Amino acid sequence: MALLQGVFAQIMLFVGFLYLRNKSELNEPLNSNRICSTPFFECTYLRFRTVLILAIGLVVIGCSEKKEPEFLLQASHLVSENHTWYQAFEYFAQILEERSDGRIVVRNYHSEQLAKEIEAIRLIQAGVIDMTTTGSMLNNWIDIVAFCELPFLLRDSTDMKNLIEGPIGRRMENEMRDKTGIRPIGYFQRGPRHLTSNRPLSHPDDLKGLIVRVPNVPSFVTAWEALGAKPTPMAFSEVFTSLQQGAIEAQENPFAMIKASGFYEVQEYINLTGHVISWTYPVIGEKQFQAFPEDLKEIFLEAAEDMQAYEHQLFINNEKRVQDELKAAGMKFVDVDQKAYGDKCREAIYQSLSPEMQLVYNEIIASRK
Ligand code: CS2
Repeated sequence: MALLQGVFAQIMLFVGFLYLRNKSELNEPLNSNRICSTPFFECTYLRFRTVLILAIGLVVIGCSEKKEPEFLLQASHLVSENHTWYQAFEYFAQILEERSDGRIVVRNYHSEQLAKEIEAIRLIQAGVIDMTTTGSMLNNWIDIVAFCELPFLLRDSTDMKNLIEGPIGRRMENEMRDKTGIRPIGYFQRGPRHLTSNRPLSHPDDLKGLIVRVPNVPSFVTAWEALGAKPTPMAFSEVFTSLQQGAIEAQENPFAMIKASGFYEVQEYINLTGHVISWTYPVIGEKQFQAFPEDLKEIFLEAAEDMQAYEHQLFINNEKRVQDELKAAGMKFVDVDQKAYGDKCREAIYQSLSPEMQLVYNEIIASRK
């Protein structure tokens, strides 16, 4: 609407100027039927018309100028604009702006164009930007979040839901907020992570020396080292080019990520390791959240809840479709010996945890039905 008003205003102004130019340059004779026919009236009439048109234009521009938001939030995303997280944040931005009557505006930036994930966390903490999606990357700050992406721990989405909604999940959220200054405002379920490569890797013995990119998360490095590969931590936005140039040979991510980031163009196989069942958190800086007045806090959290539901629906609709699309794009799906993969690295992962986190690990296993 505002855009239309703006365009209309510009046209009005343009017409006004043209009118003025034409009248003065071509010296067009006035219609004799008009009440003003003397040169004096002609000139006054002309000026009056022009001023009127210009005035209307300015009024419309004035009306169309958007009021400044009270809170302009910058949100950095590692995923591309085709991914459901980004689409969910676009939806969030839209409903939040509507419901807050323009008082909060969210600007989304995809593909790490604003910052890489780890930098985005630091920039949020410094108050330079405001939002992102993150999870186990916060393991560089606090131990407990390792469990939201620990390889070969959770079996399925039921295990995942129990963990998120149980006491350990609550502890994760509290520690994120209180110890890192990053407030989770919901969670997005993810599909299992699988290993992509240019040769089939059905058994961990096939991994010897394989250079595999992992996110900068300690448990990923431990797992892939124990599996015999050479894990290389790298920002997500560098993965495509590094695969293309051969700096790395493999990477691991859920189907949706492989599709949205075009990895099928540079990788031939998806080895169905399913080694991580995980989720991520849409987050805002705690300081930024506390700066909202009470009414906006409520509107913000409600919109966040709706964003989570919206993303979940997108995720469900997407999960099967992207697999078909990846096959259609030429990727070959390889069944792997998942047990051999898990058995080869589980102990190393466990040993890499602090004694306190080993207790949490045991608690998660014991709480399984
Ligand atoms: C992504 C991330 O970088 C990646 O491969 O899949 O979401 C990763 O899982 C996160 O960095 C964890 O916070």
